[in-house]
Amino acid sequence: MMIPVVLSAALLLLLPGTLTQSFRQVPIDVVVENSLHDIKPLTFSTHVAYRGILLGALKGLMDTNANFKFTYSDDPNYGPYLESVNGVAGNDKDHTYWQLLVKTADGKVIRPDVGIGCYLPKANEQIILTFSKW
Ligand code: B12
Repeated sequence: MMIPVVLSAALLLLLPGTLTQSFRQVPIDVVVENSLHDIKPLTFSTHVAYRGILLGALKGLMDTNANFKFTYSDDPNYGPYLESVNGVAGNDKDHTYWQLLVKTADGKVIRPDVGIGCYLPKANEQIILTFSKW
């Protein structure tokens, strides 16, 4: 008889923590850099919804910071493709594009194998948008 009571009490104690985590905003940095021209990188501190997509964080940043803007197109197979950042656009003629890199919390730089519509940033990651050549 006591066991279900104890279990329910434990569940009630755990539940608020679980809910807080699900609604949490996760801090990230967005770094805009240009590997082709000598331009100082810009760093923006922002946040993403817990397990939310990078695209949502970029839209939120653009809505709240006049120094960050971006455009994207919709690829039928792979979703959102990052076309331009702060007025600089990649193009096929020059073989330029905005590469998506991520510096993880432990300092490793990775090149995600998905785009801005699928990548789920984790707490304290640095999202690096770098203008590059392919
Ligand atoms: C060539 C290529 C590129 C070239 C495209 C250059 C060009 N204009 O031709 C470049 C270097 C620009 C590129 C970039 C990226 N790519 Co790419 N790319 C490919 C590759 C090897 C071939 C695509 C192709 O030519 N198909 C043939 C043509 C006829 O079909 P298409 O539909 O017209 O192809 C277009 C799309 O594929 C699009 N495209 C290419 N990559 C990506 C990535 C995303 C997220 C989107 C929305 C569109 C897109 O560009 C092609 C030309 O217009 C594929 C893998 C494969 N074998 O299919 C990966 C692939 C499509 N790319 C991928 C990724 C992850 C990226 C990047 C996000 C990598 C990064 N971390 O920076 C970036 C995109 C960043 C951004 N700005 O949004 C993934 C997508 C997986 C996914 N589910 O999201 C794939 C499947 C490779 C993989 N990892 O398995 N890519």
